[in-house]
Amino acid sequence: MDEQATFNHPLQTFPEHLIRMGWTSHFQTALEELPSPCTPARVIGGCKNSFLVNQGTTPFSVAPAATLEYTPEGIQPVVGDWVVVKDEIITSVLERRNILVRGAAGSKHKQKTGQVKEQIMAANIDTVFIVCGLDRDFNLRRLERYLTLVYNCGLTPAIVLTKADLEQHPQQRADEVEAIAFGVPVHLISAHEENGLSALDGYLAPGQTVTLIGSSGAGKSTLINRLYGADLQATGAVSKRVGKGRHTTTTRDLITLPSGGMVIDNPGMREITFSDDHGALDTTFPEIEFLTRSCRFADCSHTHEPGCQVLDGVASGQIPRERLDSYLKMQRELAFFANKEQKSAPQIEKETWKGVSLKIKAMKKGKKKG
Ligand SMILES: Nc1nc2c(ncn2[C@@H]2O[C@H](COP(=O)(O)OP(=O)(O)O)[C@@H](O)[C@H]2O)c(=O)[nH]1
Ligand SMILES: [Mg+2]
Ligand SMILES: [Zn+2]
Repeated sequence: MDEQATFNHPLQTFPEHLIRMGWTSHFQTALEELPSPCTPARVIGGCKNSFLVNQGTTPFSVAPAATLEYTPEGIQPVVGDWVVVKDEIITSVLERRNILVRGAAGSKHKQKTGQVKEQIMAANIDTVFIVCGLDRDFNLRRLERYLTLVYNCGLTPAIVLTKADLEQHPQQRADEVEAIAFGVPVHLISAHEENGLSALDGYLAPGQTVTLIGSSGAGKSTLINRLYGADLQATGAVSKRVGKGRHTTTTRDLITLPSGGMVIDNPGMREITFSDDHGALDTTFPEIEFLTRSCRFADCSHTHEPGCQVLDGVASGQIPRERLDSYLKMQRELAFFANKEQKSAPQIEKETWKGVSLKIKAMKKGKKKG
């Protein structure tokens, strides 16, 4: 059967091999917007001038066209992207469902100079595993930052506490995390002892894409290797002296697991910055946000004001002091970006895609008339 005919028939279900790779009606719509029928492929590896793509059979290498058509200016393919490939050249990137960015703060200027682009870690993600080792990596404040980053991108987090074998009271740790992670699933696992891994199955059904973030040495690559059933990703021994892993992950390949789910590893993130388009701070700190509504002053900074419900909450032991500090610190960062009138990279992305879509529509209309 002619496959291309399938893509252009909206009533037909999508080809099985595409669904397995994460194809959804979102991409179908994007594909159908293009003026001529095309075959989509998913980017599963590579960067800059050479990418590995999958069309459902054997992955093959492609180069991006010097100028991508129907793709916003400055956008380059990243792992997880759906692209159009013609004669071993990527000609277009299909509109992304979402992106995970290292620093969600960007600006129009930055995007023009290509800086935001480099911060994009992966595209078209269903779940982000925030991986934290139950060794010296364990840090509630850092988890709050990762959560805020994920919410900032409009993505769905799940927290994976790994190296449970190294902790005497792992459940206690999990409880501590649950107390700061309001409703985010927390999974306790040991990659070494292969404990708790089945709890992750739900995220890794065929067609689902998961990406892993966390500090270097947290145990991300080891987890991927366990899930895959063989050593694919290089792992680094944690240096006992500094308690930090060496940077070992050099590729960010999209790996298809035996379960049919797909995972993208990431190197550790040293730096996280954000702005706040998705109300990320409210989502990370809902109990503080709730109290702020009852502060006596509408512009209460929750640092010294009389009638501050948040400070009362700290005084009564309802809110841990460190948690409020963490909230205030991130709020200061957000305010900094707000003052600079910077938009977040995901927000900029969304806007540029809208522009392209309108252009294509206008073009088609022009064609019909002419
Ligand atoms: N004891 C124990 N060590 C682990 C576990 N998972 C990873 N490690 C170790 O932690 C170190 C860093 O792991 P790695 O997967 O490279 O971390 P990444 O930087 O997040 O990819 C390696 O020495 C692993 O062997 C675990 O479940 N238990
Ligand atoms: Mg790694
Ligand atoms: Zn207050």
